[in-house]
Amino acid sequence: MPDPVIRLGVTGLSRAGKTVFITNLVANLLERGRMPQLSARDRIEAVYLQPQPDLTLPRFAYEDHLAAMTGDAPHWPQSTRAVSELRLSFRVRGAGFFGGLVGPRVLHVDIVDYPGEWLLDLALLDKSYEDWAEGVLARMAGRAEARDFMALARAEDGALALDEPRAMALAAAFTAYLTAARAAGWSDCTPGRFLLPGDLAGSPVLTFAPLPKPAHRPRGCLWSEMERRFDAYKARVVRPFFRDHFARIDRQVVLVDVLGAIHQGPRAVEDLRRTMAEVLAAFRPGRNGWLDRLLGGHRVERILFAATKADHLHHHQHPALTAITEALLRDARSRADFAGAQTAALSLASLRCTVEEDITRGGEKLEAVRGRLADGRQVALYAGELPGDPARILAPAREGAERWLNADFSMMGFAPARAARKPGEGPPHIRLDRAAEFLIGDRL
Ligand SMILES: Nc1nc2c(ncn2[C@@H]2O[C@H](COP(=O)(O)OP(=O)(O)OP(=O)(O)O)[C@@H](O)[C@H]2O)c(=O)[nH]1
Ligand SMILES: [Mg+2]
Repeated sequence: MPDPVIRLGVTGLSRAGKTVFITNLVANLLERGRMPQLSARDRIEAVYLQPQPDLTLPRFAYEDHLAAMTGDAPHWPQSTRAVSELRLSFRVRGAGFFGGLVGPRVLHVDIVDYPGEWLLDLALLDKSYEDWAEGVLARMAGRAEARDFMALARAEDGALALDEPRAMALAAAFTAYLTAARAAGWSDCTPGRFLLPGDLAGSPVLTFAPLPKPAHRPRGCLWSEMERRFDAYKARVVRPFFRDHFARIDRQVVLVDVLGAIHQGPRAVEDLRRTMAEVLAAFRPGRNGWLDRLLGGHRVERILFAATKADHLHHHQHPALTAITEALLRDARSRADFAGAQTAALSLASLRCTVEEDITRGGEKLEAVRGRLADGRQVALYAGELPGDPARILAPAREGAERWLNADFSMMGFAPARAARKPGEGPPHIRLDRAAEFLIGDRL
């Protein structure tokens, strides 16, 4: 019998912290000195990297990423531009009296990394061109980044015959909007390949844009051609991506930069909430025939919802961050519970860059953190007081408030710390051991 395999899905929008999570999880599983919550720790005889099963995918550049974060001049890895894969294997002694008798078992964990932009496309699986275009046009209407595209789109008549240069101009203007929207902190930037086309750049599947539906749609008109390309994008780009990398995952971790969104303001929080709900809906069993045929009854058994970058906060505030994360992802979580998956939520830092420190500001003692910025300066940060009741964050977000009332939340671009590591220890983290225990601990 082949050795058992767990496919671990790492789900997160761009900059959520996937690459940093995978690298530091693997580093801390290879060297387990900082993993006390991993219950099988004492029974693990060896952990090693293996050739991955899929020979056509690039290997996840684990060593390069780790060297970047833990070298002499520690820095973050680059934003991911393509899919890559890694296989981590465990040799474990069985638990209990009989466990010692049967000899060690082997378990493989397969992990895939990919650009977060592409994840957004899962939200398209359920949508027709008409629905997508309507939603996108309604949301972008109020955004400054959309002005040029909106002017171009308004001057267009979708009922006229397709004119390829005009279609290309629309797609280019829409891509410019998406790029600006992402830079401004909006999450809902579909289609993801417009931002990061890979080898599809310039192809007709990427030459469309949202247009209002004209009353009459003669054969070959612009609108109908855009619809055809949108459908092709779903069938030829999004479905294969989902099929190859997400369909058969056994365990899933959903990484969310909740602090980053709170820092951006209420509208970014609401945008993140809606986008994650749409993306995670793609994993809902029984959703559509295509997916059910593909899954053939396969189910995600465990899902961990994790707020990343928790090292921006003193640990006293971590429960509040976790509560906000749970509330933000409530729909996805109840759906997963209903489908029989076990779920949990926590706040973590894949690579801890700060130490806790009390500071005094205006005569008040604040529980802050201290870390190093990219330019080498040491700074103390008090991120703000997260409310214990998540509704105080989520309600203004839903109501479309422009800014937080009486509150300010800050983030900082901390750089990885230069840390001396003892033998047998991985890089410093917060709760990666709990995350690992929930995700794979029961199978070790
Ligand atoms: N302080 C702190 N910052 C973090 C941590 N994890 C990630 N970050 C920050 O978040 C950024 C993005 O992390 P990545 O792991 O590259 O994000 P990603 O999800 O792989 O993003 P894409 O590759 O663009 O999809 C990093 O460059 C860091 O600035 C953490 O544990 N602590
Ligand atoms: Mg990445």
